[in-house]
Amino acid sequence: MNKRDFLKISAIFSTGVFLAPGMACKTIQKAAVKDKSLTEKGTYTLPPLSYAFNVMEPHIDARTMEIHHGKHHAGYVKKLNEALTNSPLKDKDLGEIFQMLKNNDKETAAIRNNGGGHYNHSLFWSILSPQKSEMSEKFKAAVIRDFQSTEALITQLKESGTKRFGSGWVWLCVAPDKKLFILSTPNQDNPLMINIAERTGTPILGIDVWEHAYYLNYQNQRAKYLDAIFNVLNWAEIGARYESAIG
Ligand code: MN3
Repeated sequence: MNKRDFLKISAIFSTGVFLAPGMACKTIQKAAVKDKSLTEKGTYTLPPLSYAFNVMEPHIDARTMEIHHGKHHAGYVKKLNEALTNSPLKDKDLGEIFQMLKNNDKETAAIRNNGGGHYNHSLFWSILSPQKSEMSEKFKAAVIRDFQSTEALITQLKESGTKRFGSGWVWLCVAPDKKLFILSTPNQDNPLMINIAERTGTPILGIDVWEHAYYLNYQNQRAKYLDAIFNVLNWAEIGARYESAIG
């Protein structure tokens, strides 16, 4: 697959919209951001990956990708559908559900865990790519404004991921004032759960630090996985998500 085909498929995956073959990559990147998983409702389905399981090797091995997508993510989708069956939240879309969830609510615990699991992984697959891509000018300027340098951003993301105790996620988010910030959440929580997360914002990058994301290849060495994953981050997609978030 050449780069243009890959970008086209990424765009289709993110937006569900076909783009004309002659469109420049820049246009495709901008179009590749509508977070349609937040407007999903009813019966949820596992989104297909837009790439083969082995394309992130050697950084993420094929077997890990296959199990992570086909067993873990599929499991969250199945259990989310089960948890919603008799729930008063079943007619809400996923974005609305995240805003209604509350800490220590046994009634919605399964929806929180599995709805978070579904959304978080959908975002995660979209921000991975074996193709090197650059940050857009606008996004890079925001990174430098808020972190001094891209290197400092990466160092802080890795630190946050290393420090997360147990299972969870590390996020790069856009705050309501449009500034970027890093947040770590436990389990399958995310920064869209406004009554639960320590700080809320629009996630544009999420790194899964559950052991299932790296154990086959890296065993207990989470820091090695965190070093490796920066080789396969899709900065064009992350930048496009940033530009979408600031409106
Ligand atoms: Mn996972």
